[in-house]
Amino acid sequence: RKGIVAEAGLIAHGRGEAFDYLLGERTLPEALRAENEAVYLLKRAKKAVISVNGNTAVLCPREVVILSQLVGARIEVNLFHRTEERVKKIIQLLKENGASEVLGENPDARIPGLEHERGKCSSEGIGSADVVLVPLEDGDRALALKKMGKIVISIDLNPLSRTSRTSDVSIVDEVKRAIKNMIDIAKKEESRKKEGFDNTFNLRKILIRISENLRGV
Ligand code: PTJ
Repeated sequence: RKGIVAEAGLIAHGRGEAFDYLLGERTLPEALRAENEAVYLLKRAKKAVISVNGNTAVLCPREVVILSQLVGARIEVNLFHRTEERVKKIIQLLKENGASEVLGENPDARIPGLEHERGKCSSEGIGSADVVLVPLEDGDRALALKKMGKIVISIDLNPLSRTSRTSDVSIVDEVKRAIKNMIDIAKKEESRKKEGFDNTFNLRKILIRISENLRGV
C-alpha cells in the first residue's frame, strides 16, 4: 500500500514462500556455506555493492544497512519495474533505517544488454563494482552483470531459478534470514578460515535435500 513493492513483487514473494516450505523454512547448511563465502568475497572486494529492490527493502531494510557497514559495501537501489517514485521511497526507507548514502537516484551508466529502465545503474556503484550482492534478482540481470566481469552473489529461495544457476555464489535462503546470518558471520569473520566452495555442488546438495524432505512426507 505504501508503493514500495512492485505489484509483481507480491507474486514473486509467493514463489519464494513456496520454495521455503520445500526447504523446511530454515537455513540449510549449504546456504550457510554460501553465506560464509559471500561475506568473504564482499569483505575482500575492491568495490562491493548491495543492490536493493522493493521486496528486499521492505523485508529487511535495517539488516541491509548493517551488513553494508560491516563489509564496506555501498547500497544501490536497482529496480526491475523502475519508477522514479519507487526509487525515492526505497532510498528514504533505507535512510530511515540508518543508511548514510544510497545510490540509484541519478543513474549515469548502463548494464549492457538490458532494455531501457532495467539497465540503468550508477557508474560509481554497480557500474564499477567488482562484487555485487543481488537479493531477489531476475536471471537476465544477474547474467548481464556476470558478462560485465563482476562476481555475482545472489539470494534466491529458488535453487532452480536462472539467477541461482547463473551466480558465482547462490545463497538459497530467505533474504532476511540470509542477511542476518551474514551479519553474524561478518562480525566474527576475521578469525575464520576460508573453506573450499563449489557453487554447483552446493546447489546440487540443496536439490537433494528438497527431494529428501518430500520423500519424508
Ligand atoms: O522491486 P523490483 O521492481 O526490482 O521488482 C522485484 C521483483 C522481485 C518483482 C522482480 O525482481 C521479479 O519479478 O523477480 P523474480 O523473477 O520473480 O525473481 C524473484 C526470486 O526471488 C524468485 O525466484 C523467488 O523465489 C525469490 N524470492 C521471493 N521471495 C524471497 C525470495 N528469495 C529470498 N527471500 C525471499 N523472501
